[in-house]
Amino acid sequence: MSNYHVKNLEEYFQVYRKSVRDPETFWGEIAEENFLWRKPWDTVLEYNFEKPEITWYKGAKLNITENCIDRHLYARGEKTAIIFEPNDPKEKAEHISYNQLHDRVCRFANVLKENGIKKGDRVCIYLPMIPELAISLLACARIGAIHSVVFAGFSAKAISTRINDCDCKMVITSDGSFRGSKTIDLKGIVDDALESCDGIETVLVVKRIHSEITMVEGRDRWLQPLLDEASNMCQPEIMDAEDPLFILYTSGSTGQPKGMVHSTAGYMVYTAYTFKNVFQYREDDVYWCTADIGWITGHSYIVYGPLANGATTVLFEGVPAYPDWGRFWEVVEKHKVNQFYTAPTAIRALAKERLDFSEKHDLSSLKILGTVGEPINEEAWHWYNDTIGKKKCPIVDTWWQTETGGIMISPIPFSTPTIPTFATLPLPGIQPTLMDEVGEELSGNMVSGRLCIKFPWPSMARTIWGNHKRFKETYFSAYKDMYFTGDGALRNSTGYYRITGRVDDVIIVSGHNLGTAPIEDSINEHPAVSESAIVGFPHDVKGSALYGYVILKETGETRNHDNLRKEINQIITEHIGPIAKLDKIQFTSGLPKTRSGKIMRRILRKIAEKDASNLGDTSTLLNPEVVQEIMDNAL
Ligand code: 7RM
Repeated sequence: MSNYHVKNLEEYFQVYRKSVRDPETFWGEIAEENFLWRKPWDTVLEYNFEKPEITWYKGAKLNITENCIDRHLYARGEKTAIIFEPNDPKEKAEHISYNQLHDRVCRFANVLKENGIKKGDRVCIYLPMIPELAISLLACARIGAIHSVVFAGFSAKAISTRINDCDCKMVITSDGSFRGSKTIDLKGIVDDALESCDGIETVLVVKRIHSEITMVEGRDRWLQPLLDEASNMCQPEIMDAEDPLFILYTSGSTGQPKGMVHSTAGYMVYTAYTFKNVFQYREDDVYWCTADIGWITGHSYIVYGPLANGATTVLFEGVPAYPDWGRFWEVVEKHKVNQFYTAPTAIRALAKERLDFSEKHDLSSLKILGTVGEPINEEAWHWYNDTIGKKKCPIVDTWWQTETGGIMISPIPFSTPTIPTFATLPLPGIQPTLMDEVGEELSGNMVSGRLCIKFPWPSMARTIWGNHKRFKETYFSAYKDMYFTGDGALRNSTGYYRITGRVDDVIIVSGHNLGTAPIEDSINEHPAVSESAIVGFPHDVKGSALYGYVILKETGETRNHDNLRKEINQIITEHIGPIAKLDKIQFTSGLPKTRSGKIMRRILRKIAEKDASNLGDTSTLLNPEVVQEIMDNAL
């Protein structure tokens, strides 16, 4: 039995028990047997959740790119590392072998050095989903620079805030990006951002869309000529285990975005380990995660986790609806994708479309389907399972966060029996627990509470850049000696976890704790409903009452809306009970969403509370225009 690759349920339980009984031996063995170290560690783990201070593999030395690239060259040099699938299906896909990846990362790393970037410097990366994005992360890691990727859908304001927060010296961007039938002027956005960033010395520009842009003399440089001149050999910088690998910003419920800092060794070990197990990756598989590398999912499960395993990972530039809603399935067929990983918001959008978009493609290569980012509702789960997986592909509902670095709770496919909407069991090494509001641990099964993690795992964030106090307050102060996730969850009779949503999404109606997700699930079962979101609003008898925002499948739904309201409440009564009935139901054409597909409930809550005067920051919304519509029609 190997700790590294769990192949059946019995092994899972055995490995899990070992990981809890003796975490240091467990993570020590995994690290020793599966990675390349320049110097071994003195201790596997030292930690103190009070401070908090977490140290994995203290004293060890390594370079993560040696593990993701160099060590594969002997056995897999000609194997495809990255398949680049462009936005336009008529443009040829590019297969980048491990040898070529090595060459390109080394050249890029040398360009960074020649442009004054040293170990520990911060580099902001604002690029579309093109090979240079993955390569620039690796080039930074090659020389020990800390990358800070900003999703290339964020505004100039969001970029400058992030650049200034961690004092980046350089920006890597492109002239523009392709997005479906549109192009976006990325360089223009960067130029705007840099008006308020004094620390930026150099901007490296990738030519992607061949648009007319202005190059600022002495600051901006085209990347390609520099790469052509650079050497393709670059000795990796030998890093300490705990040296920061990257910063990635995540928005909190209040205030500035938090620059989560991830370390080198622990992050590498954990993302590699979880990639191998959650996707049961085998040597010749083709794996595709549709996330953007601008999010943690892309960092961990497009770049680092897959490459550390010598996998073939698809990097897709496009969007699900271009040229039509069949694009995902066309790409699956074309590259014979074996593992497919996406988000519930994409699944729901795809499920609304005609069946022939998926039916006309051969999806028989698929073995495993993954989901991440928010609770998946039952209807979407079944559509994914039946229509895409043909009931033959286990669905891995993976719960984790930017802060956790890697997947925490997830089935191990072909081992853990799945139940729709349950992320199921903790991965080896992860010790989740549920807490009540007064700080008591909820023992036993059939309980619901706040999800905490009792023990460190290798890829947990180490701090918030420049604000360790906030790190402590946000994650280690709610409950003593625990990492608090901010999520609510329930544990069923078999110990499976179901994530019910952020705890601020729990609404207490007449003293009953109601999670929004199960109510939304039942509403979505109504044949006329495509999506819904529930929030609470003050009620003088119940404390809080429920307000539902509902999107109908057909905008021209002709039935009387009051009848629809009754039917929706009838379904809720059947599924959950009359206590969960909605007092108000507003029909709407859309819901305010973040660019990663999460509903911004804060806005819906304010509108329901008739307190829409100050909606806070809506600049990160994908569809700010729906906010006005919702306000105009508020009940
Ligand atoms: C990976 C990612 C984190 C938040 C997290 C949850 C929610 C993520 C699931 C989920 C239910 C899931 N990082 N979340 N995965 N909720 N089931 N499988 O999304 O930092 O952007 O978001 O996302 O609320 O706390 S994130």
